[in-house]
Amino acid sequence: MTRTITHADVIVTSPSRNFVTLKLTTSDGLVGWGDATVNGRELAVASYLRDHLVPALVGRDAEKIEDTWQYFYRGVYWRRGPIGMAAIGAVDMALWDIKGKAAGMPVYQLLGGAVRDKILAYTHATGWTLPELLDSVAVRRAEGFRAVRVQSGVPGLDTVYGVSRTPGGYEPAGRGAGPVEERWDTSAYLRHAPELLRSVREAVGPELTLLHDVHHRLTPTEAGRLGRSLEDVDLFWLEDVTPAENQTLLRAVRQHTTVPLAIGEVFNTIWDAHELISERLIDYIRMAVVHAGGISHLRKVLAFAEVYQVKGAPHGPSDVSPINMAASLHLGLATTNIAIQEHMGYDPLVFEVFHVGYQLADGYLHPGEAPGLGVDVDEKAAAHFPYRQAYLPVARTLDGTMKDW
Ligand code: KDG
Ligand code: MG
Repeated sequence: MTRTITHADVIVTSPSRNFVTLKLTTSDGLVGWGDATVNGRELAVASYLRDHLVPALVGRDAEKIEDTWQYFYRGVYWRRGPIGMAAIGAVDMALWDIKGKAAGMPVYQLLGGAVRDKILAYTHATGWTLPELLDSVAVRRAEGFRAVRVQSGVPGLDTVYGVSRTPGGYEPAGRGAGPVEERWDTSAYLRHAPELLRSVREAVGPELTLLHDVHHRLTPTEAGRLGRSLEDVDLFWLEDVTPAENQTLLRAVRQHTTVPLAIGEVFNTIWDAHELISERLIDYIRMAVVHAGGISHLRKVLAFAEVYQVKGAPHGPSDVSPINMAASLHLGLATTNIAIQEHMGYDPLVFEVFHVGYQLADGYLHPGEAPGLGVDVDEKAAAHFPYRQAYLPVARTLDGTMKDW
């Protein structure tokens, strides 16, 4: 029997924040779900799907996951880039979901079966001041997390991306017609960060896994200096130290420090990371399933990375949907060189739309045993939360010059 795609629908919904979801329906009534969310560019990827991929999807053989991936990647003149790759990623996830449902198996079984019992998760702790940050870490530990990314305010700066001045979570995008502008001062950050991270380590003891994210803000020299000053803090990694598109910058950072380096949440294909991996300029590659063109492509990136003892640590922020999280967990359970999965967590409203089967317990994640990816989308609930314009902030230095993300 040929199982063809009969319908392809794109749903944009905003239960606390925007998500783009692809729904594929097959001739025998199976439904597959894919996440296509690109934070702040949701409508662009929705249009890419609706206007350019959906017409070619309807009527295709739903069983041909790899051929469909190749068709939309290799067959398209304008390849790569976050919008196109997220659209392909959604198609790929939805097709794996369908294949799992047709087989009556969770996707991780189709990927070769479990190589571990569960996946270590890390979450975020933030506080403007050290005591507030330590309170946030304590809350996360009480929730069971064994690994925590720690971020704080910086003396002299009014705002720092991702860190609220008042205790509580943060949303990595503002609301409204355009991005909020923040001011950034690298010197102030570099004066503050080593002492802050050392104080956190002293307060939490040696066992808690600590991570820190620099959001691509440093030059290689600054990053090398920071890394060297943090070597006794025993960080699991220092993330995104330099602007991500220049792979050669990491070479200079490596010459100055042995602090483990992670990068890749803005990458879309192996071509963004092949030098980083083959020259072993990084320890962890952080691409998200959705932004890396889906399970099919990220699986190949990870296989390439395995050869060089580079490990995967997929991006898992609140600004990609639980469908992406589920796909990441199936891939993570079946892939030997996955080290850790980011789990930032979601506003409870998100689960009114996305009904998930994956589990988080005691600081570990598991995708669950439901056939396919194990996520259902309540379309009626989704319709109650229409798209709302929202953007990540932009940063300028103190003299007003635009600063890298
Ligand atoms: O959309 C951007 C966020 O996903 C990103 O800023 C979060 O850096 C992040 C992380 O490590 O989760
Ligand atoms: Mg990050």
